[in-house]
Amino acid sequence: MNIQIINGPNLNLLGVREPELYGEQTFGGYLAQLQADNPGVEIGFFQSNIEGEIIDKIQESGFQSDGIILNAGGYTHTSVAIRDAIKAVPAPVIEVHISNVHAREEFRHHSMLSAVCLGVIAGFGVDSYRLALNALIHRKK
Ligand code: CA2
Repeated sequence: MNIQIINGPNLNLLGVREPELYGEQTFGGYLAQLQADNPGVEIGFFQSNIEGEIIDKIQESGFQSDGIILNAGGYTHTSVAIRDAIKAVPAPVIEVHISNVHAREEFRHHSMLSAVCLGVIAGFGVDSYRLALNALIHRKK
C-alpha cells in the first residue's frame, strides 16, 4: 500500500512556531514514528507553500497511490483549483487538520475541499494524520 501525505502552506513551521495551536512536535519526527508503526505502508511526504506545486503533487500521486492525506492549510478555505485537482484524480483524498477548524475563526469553518474528499478529520493534533491513515488502511471499497 502506498499513501501520499501532502502538507500545504506554513506547515513546514510545525514544532517551530505557535506550539500552543499546532503542538510541539516537528512533522519529520512524527512521520518517522508513523512510518515505523506502519511498516506495510509506504508513506510519501510532500510539503509546499505554493498552490501550483500542491496541485502538481495531487495530479501525480492521485494516479499512483492508494490514497492521499491532504492538509491544504489556508488553501483549504480558498482554493477552487485544489478542489478541481482532487476531483480529477481517482485516489481517495482525506482532508485533515491539526486544529479544530470549527472552534476557530468563522472563515475557517468553510472548506472548499470537503465535498470532493472521502472524509474530513480535524482537531486531533498531528494524530489527525494517523487517524486518516487508519481510515485509508481499513477502508472498505
Ligand atoms: O489546523 C490545521 O491543520 C490547518 O489546516 C492549519 C492551517 C490553517 O490555515 C487552517 O485553517 C487549519 C495553518 C497552517 C499553519 O501552520 C503552522 C504551523 C506551525 C506554526 C505556524 C503555522
